[in-house]
Amino acid sequence: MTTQRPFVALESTVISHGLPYPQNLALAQEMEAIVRRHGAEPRTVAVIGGELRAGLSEAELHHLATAKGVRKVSRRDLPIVVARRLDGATTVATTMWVAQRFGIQVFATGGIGGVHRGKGDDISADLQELAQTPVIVVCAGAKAILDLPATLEYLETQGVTVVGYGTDEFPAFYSRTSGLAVDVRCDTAAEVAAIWRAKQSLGLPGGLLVTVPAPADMEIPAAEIEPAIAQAVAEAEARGLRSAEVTPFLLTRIAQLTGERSLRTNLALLHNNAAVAAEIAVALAAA
Ligand code: PSU
Ligand code: MN
Repeated sequence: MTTQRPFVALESTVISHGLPYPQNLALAQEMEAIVRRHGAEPRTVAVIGGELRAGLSEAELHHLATAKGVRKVSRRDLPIVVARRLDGATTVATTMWVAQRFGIQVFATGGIGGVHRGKGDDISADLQELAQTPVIVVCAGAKAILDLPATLEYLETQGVTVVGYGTDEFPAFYSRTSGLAVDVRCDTAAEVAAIWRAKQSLGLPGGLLVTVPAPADMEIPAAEIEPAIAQAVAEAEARGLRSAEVTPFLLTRIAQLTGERSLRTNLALLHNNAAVAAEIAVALAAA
């Protein structure tokens, strides 16, 4: 189960549904380059022609970044895209699941899905996956499009340990703080590796959530981003959006409403998370 080579999985929904072209393609290439510069091997995950893949060619990355209508594949969509030999962009949940099949223990992304604001009946499959699938997910917390306290409560119920990397607070993606405590603070990759090994040795199922605040000079304070979030959430409700459409709509609307600044923050935290994930993968491989 433990691999000795330091691999880092990367997701593809952020490429095809999370960011605009051409920044999405540049981001996908840059995350791979950052992982390599930090001594690990990147493996971008997607479904290509119905085949589960960890590791994509330049042409395949380009395809995911530009093609219209690449399906967003969460866990429930996997059998459909495989049976019909479709292309699919993997969410955090599906990327974890594929990574684990390929023996990859560490995965870098931007933000995870969670419990949506409102009635609380839209809960991302990402949370359930963290409860079941043994992968370390490195992210900048979750966007405040979600109900962050409810998201953390769900993770607690499911037995998912939440690490703050260099922080005591759960980061809220654009903002470094949320007022919500993490379960433990780690300041080094070795500390994260130690918690992971302890979890494995105890035979506890599921993943580990490592949350890394956005770089300080790129942060957007919560008060500045909140009006855009509130507007986007209200528009999604007014349109009666459901299920898998909700998150891509909110991400696109917030990017439109907040412009270049939020895009720069988004890219900076993704780069940072790739570096931290690579360091954790290297620490695990060294053990
Ligand atoms: N949050 C972001 N950026 C993203 C996503 C979430 O800030 O790109 C994507 C991830 O792929 C995540 C998915 O796994 O959205 C969650 O979608 P849903 O809420 O439908 O489960
Ligand atoms: Mn959902």
